[in-house]
Amino acid sequence: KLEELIVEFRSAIGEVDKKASLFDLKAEYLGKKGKLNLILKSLKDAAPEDRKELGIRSNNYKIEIQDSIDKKLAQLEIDEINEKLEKNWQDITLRDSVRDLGMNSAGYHPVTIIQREIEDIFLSMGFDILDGPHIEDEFHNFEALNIPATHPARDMQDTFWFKDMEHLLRTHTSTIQVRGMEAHKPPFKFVGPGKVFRSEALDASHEAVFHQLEGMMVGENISVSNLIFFMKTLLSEIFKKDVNVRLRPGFFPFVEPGFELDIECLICGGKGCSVCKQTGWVELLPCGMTHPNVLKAGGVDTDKYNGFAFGLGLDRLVMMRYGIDDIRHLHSGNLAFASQFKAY
Ligand code: FA5
Repeated sequence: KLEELIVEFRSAIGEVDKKASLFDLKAEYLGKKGKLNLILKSLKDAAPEDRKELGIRSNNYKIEIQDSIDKKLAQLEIDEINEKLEKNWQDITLRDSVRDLGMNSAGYHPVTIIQREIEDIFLSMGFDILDGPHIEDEFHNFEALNIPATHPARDMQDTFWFKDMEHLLRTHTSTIQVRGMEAHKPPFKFVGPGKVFRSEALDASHEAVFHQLEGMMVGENISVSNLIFFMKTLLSEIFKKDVNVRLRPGFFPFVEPGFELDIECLICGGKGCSVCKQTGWVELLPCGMTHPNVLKAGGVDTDKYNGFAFGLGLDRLVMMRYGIDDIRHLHSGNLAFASQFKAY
């Protein structure tokens, strides 16, 4: 009987191609009322001299059955994964715009669209495009930018610190200035777009994760007029119409002199709304002449070179360009919202 049982089991397990039938088979052979147990129960009727040997054999069969079931289960799970991989296969090298998102026309996120437009504008003026890490150290986010630990300016940007208190999520793309100076010999000019992170109270114009685009130019005899020229070119290319801007003094430890370039709010036409906090103006583009301490920290010879830098608020620029009245739409993940923007 034992021999028959194991032959029958071996052929049955060969037929199994689903987890559910495997579990049924396990119950049929190894369950409390299963075939093997029935045989074990009947051992007591066997001749005493055979009992020991029968006991050993049935135990070996039990181990074989359990083993085969485990192996089969592992195999079925691998098959399942392979089947899923086969079914859900995607060519990730395809451009996003042709991937089927189940929408009428797939497109880029408006921040990406504007970011690429700006990159093209600066590329055409001979700038490089640089990148930097989201997780930074104190040196690149603060110290090299002339903001020592005791400086009150550290409180201007509410920082997400890591537990080690040495690393942080970068609070601004000015970190890219430092990394750019470390990697390049002057003269150079580059822009560096990217995500930045601040522990902020959220409202129509403030997000905790948002985007900036840093710019820096270092060379001989760079002046405020160079800075203003590039800012004007940027804005006229992006808006393709005259927009009202105002330049006022601004304080940032890494520039001297520093300016705040505000744009007249295009949501309310300067009348006052929740985006501009009823002021009619939106802070968009702080900038200034790079502080010598920053150039020195970046290894630039300040006897020979100077420079300017700016830090554009990309999300706010996108809001002004498209008339978006709340920054939170941008990061809502709402496809109906995102699909309104034309592909780049
Ligand atoms: C800075 O981050 C400086 N690093 C900019 C800079 C660079 C100045 C180079 C001088 C030279 P500020 O904290 O003001 O500055 O942020 C820059 C821009 O980012 C703001 O003008 C605004 O457009 C945008 N911004 C700031 N906070 C938020 C926020 N919480 N949500 C969305 N946009 C924001």
